[in-house]
Amino acid sequence: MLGIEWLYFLAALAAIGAFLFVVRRASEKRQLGEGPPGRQLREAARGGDADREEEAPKAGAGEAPAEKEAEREAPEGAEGPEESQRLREGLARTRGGFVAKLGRLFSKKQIGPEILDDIEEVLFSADIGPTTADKLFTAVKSSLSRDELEDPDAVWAVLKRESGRLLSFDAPPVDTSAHKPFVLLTIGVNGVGKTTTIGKLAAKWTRAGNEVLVAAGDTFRAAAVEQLEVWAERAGADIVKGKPSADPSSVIFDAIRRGADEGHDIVIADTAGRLHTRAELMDELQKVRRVAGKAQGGAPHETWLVLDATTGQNAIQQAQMFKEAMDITGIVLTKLDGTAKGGVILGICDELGVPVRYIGIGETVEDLRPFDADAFIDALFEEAPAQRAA
Ligand SMILES: Nc1nc2c(ncn2[C@@H]2O[C@H](COP(=O)(O)OP(=O)(O)OP(=O)(O)O)[C@@H](O)[C@H]2O)c(=O)[nH]1
Ligand SMILES: [Mg+2]
Repeated sequence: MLGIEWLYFLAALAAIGAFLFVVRRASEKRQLGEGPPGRQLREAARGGDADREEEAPKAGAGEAPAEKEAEREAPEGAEGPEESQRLREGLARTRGGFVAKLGRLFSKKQIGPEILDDIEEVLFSADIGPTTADKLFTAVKSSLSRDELEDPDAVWAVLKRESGRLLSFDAPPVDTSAHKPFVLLTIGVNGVGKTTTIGKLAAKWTRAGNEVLVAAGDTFRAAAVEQLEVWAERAGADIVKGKPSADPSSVIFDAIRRGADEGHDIVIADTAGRLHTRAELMDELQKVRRVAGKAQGGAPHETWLVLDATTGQNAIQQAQMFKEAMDITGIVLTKLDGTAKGGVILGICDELGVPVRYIGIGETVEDLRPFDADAFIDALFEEAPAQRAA
């Protein structure tokens, strides 16, 4: 009798154990998502919603992104598997643009010499600008034989190599310790992400042990100063503000002087967004540059043009006009996560001859990534046609 009760007891224990095991496995599966983790990326790369554009979410005074950033911060320049995965995810939409269209050309069963016409059409309708499209097309045409043109991997390799060449510069890395304070001026049209980029940079640079001061040089837009203030506070940076409608040059002059007096390592100056077609606003920027030089010889040491990737080829035009007015030393290309038009980076580098310093692939601080041409090209041309077919 006692033996049978024990048997019932053990059987009940086994049943409870089996039940708990099944529940746990189901919950793990839910957390991991359905199917292999790389699948969605590959589907995006094939261009599932390649042409759909989404407006980047507005973050008000930067509160939500700054909160998220605290949770997801990664060390500057870390390039572990997680970081390159983040880059691949950030570029999913861009990969869904002209690269996915090119990939689809090679998914046909029969590839003949007419593939050249198809490649030409995709390149010229891409957001890389006609000059750059022509360079890529000429490289494919001139470096491959008729037979090789029918080999998708050979064409892919040429496109990848030439794109990499367009993005590679001999420019030395930015050395913020070369001056004290090192002065960075940020410029660009309205809403491209200047203030957010400054907030992200201030956070990165303070974490790296620098004393950072930001200059609220956007005295034009209501709430611009408050927005920068929120970022500065969270980054642990100091801020110099002027009165509303004050001359931006005077605010930036004061900031550089204070930076020098108080021993700051880095001063980052914000400016109001402006249309590249407005001559008087370009004159204002030139004045900012001259006045900065009076506050400290050689300042600004870097002038970065912030461009919004979602504007596609318009970003190339903006860049050309800003470059005529200002000595631009670097580009920050933002919002690559929200567009299929990120290929514009090829056109910008090709036509401007100015290196991209950082890219924005989201709103959190680690989504501002130091630009690495090789990693970018690997993430963009992630899958060779042979892998796609597999
Ligand atoms: N998705 C995404 N959004 C971004 C990125 N960079 C900036 N943003 C968002 O773009 C919007 C505009 O950013 P701001 O920093 O205010 O742009 P700004 O150039 O300073 O704008 P003005 O001062 O009005 O000229 C905000 O909602 C930012 O959160 C990025 O890389 N990805
Ligand atoms: Mg701003």
